[in-house]
Amino acid sequence: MRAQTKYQRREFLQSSGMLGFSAFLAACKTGSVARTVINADLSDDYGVRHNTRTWARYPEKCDLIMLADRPPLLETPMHYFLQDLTPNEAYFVRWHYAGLPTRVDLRTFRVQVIGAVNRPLQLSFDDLRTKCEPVTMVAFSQCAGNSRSFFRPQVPGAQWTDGAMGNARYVGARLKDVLKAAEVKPGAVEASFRGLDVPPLESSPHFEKPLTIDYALNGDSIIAYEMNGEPMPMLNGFPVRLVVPGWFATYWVKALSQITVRTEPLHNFWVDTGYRIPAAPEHSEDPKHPSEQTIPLTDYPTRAIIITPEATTKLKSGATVKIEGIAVDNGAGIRRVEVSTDGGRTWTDAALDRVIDKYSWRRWRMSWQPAQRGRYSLQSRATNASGETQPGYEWNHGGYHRRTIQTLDVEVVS
Ligand SMILES: Nc1nc2c(c(=O)[nH]1)N[C@H]1C(S)=C(S)[C@@H](COP(=O)(O)O)O[C@H]1N2
Ligand SMILES: [Mo]
Repeated sequence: MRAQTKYQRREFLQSSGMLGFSAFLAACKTGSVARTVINADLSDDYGVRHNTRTWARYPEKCDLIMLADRPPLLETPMHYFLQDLTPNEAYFVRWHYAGLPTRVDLRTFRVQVIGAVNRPLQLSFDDLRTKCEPVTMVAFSQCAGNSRSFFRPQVPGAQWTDGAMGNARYVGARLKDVLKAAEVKPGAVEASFRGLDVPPLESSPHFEKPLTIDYALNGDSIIAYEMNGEPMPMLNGFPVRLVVPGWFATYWVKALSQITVRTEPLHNFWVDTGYRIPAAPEHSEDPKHPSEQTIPLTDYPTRAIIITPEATTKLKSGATVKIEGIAVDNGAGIRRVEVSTDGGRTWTDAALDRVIDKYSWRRWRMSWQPAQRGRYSLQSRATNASGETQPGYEWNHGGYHRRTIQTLDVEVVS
């Protein structure tokens, strides 16, 4: 089975190589994306709840965990997070609509800037690369529902474990430079972003997300055309995507094609109903009494995730165990990561790796010698430069914004 999928991957790479930068996906047919599906029993890695995961290989991608196929929801296996940058081919994928772009002609592709501007713009791919000063940044992205499967009680929605995230180096044009070139009119309140993907029905709302005009004009967002030194993979937003560093990936609109400057706030399903969390200070609510006040999700909460060992791994007693992970926040900066190997009774500081970039994750590590056989509860807790740390319990009905201290049960055998 593996041999067969490798062969298909090579075929694909050859054909995409021949067609070069236009990134026509030979394996993609209009309206449906060809992929290979492998079922694998991973009970050792994921425990009872995730004992059967479906693996799939899409164009430009390696084998990823497939949560859904139309539209594709693909999760990155944890071992890819043991390096500073997440490879493009392993980067997670999330689309809301099956009508996602499968080929883009760069000769005709334009990013339009319309609405409350004095100079509406039609920017080609080359305009963005040559007329705007390029900016390079390493930034962490994470789906708002990353780790949703760990909420108790469970919540509906894609049952991601921790792999709906990644860290990549982007090159792009500053959003503020593009908006300034378009001359935003006084009275503008928002800029909203839409991509080439199309809703299934005319009555369904486009996937479109707004930023306040103040944040769009003063924040660090870029319109990225390069990811880890390569063109953006089609499934991650070729040819250009918005990168809103420090904010949840729901704002990182892929295959960006339209920027609308607005004098009235945008209202649609994605703004008014989806991607909202309880307004309460801890953003947590009682499952029996969901809060009436909600606010839109914005930036990332401070959080550490253990990457290795993985849950339910069997470890050898007497051996040194390397505990390694990542920590993220909204860009203020990770200051401390503590690890507990006794279910939160005692905590030890982990060693932080160097800062990669402002909006990047920060990696950390610790060595542990389990004294004897048995089951151990590993936990990790991050604190950022603003003093924000992690709660022991939280819940919200959307299963968003997870920041609970992670608990990972491992077994030490002889
Ligand atoms: N055009 C478009 N952009 C989009 C989406 C989408 O459905 N359409 N989904 C958003 C959500 S919710 C997430 S989590 C990220 C996923 O980005 P990725 O597939 O590159 O990892 O894209 C965001 N940008
Ligand atoms: Mo998402």
